[in-house]
Amino acid sequence: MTSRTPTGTGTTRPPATRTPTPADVAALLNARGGITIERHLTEAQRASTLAADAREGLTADPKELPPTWFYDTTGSMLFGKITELPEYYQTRTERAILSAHAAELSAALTAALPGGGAGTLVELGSGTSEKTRMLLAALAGTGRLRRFVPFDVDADALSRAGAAAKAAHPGLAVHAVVGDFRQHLGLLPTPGAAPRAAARPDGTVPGAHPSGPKAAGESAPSETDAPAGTLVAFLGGTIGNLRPPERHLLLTGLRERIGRGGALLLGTDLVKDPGRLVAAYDDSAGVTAAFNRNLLTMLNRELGADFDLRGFAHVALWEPENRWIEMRLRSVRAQTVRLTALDLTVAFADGEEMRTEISAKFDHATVERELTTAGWHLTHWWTDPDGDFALSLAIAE
Ligand code: SAH
Ligand code: AVI
Repeated sequence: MTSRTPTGTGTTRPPATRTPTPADVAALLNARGGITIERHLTEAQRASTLAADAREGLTADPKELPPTWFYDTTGSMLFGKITELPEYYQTRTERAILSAHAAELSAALTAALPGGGAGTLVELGSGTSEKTRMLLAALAGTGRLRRFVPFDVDADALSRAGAAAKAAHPGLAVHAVVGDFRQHLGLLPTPGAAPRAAARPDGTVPGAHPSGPKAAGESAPSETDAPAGTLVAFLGGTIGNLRPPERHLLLTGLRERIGRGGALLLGTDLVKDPGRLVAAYDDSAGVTAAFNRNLLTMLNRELGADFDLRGFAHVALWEPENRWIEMRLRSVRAQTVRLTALDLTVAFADGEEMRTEISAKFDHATVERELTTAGWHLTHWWTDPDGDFALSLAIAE
């Protein structure tokens, strides 16, 4: 392992792509099985953002690629396998916390949110929304939940997660959004606005309340219903994949979008023994190594690159000053890589490392400080008995 110290600076926020106009969004509004899917990240925008990120990251020193690009079909499948690994405690621990405190969470939202609970659940980086099913069930039990808005860069994962949510809660309006949470938060549905009904089979979207059959525990909205509040869930510790300035931007942007009285449920992985942390990112079955190298396969496919996967080793290390795990790909020999779509040739020195992910770990004080400086008030902090992972509930002040 080389001893090069990461700079911790030089964030790789993608350059702004053209913001889709409402007409673009309307034109791209699809309907699949009663779920609306709104694309703020078209294939063309995705391709141009990837090209810009790859050019910027591969010509930087040190080289770096943003972790958002891990999640193509194979990457999302490998992430699913990671969540089942014995070393990767995060997913099952967060699920256990959610299960233990779902009723308390739901009661806290009923007490704190306008209209007596969460009418809309927005989920950022939703992936499979597997843990979210528990949340949906708890919120549906309040009779206030009308709309689920899963938000992810992976359109396929959204289709599947949206369909599962709709199957479990037929009366719920499922409004999936394909977007990048670093760029498109301002395009989330406005809180308090009447949820749109699920699309009809012909693809049109009625402007009225949901009209589908009601699942147990869900009630039809009436004229006297006050608009219920919005809960944003950001689970899995994904906020730790952003650097502090990016986290601040995201938390502030969400706070502005959600408005006073909205709520945030935030999952964060906690600082612990570095040996356990490194093992979680360098598992014995090699799944995380495959997840890391899949980034190169994606570049080969999407940018006509010729990365030799055998020429790059998976590296996971703990950075104590930053309190984050870094994943890198280390070139095992001096080599050049050609990316035809970028007309770019990149030289790697023997042992040179390219950073592919940071995964920050937190404690109570850090989470509270970051929330407070972004305008959120931390009201609940739930952890597992071993203090490995935390779920925080915060209210927009
Ligand atoms: N929330 C799930 C999935 C976590 S994996 C869980 O807790 O298990 C991270 C998810 O965030 C993936 O589904 C990935 O596609 C999504 N993601 C990563 N970067 C993103 C970005 N910039 N904008 C939107 N989604 C993103
Ligand atoms: C999605 N995110 C919170 C994961 C993490 O733990 O940082 C991604 C991951 N990378 C390697 N393993 C899992």
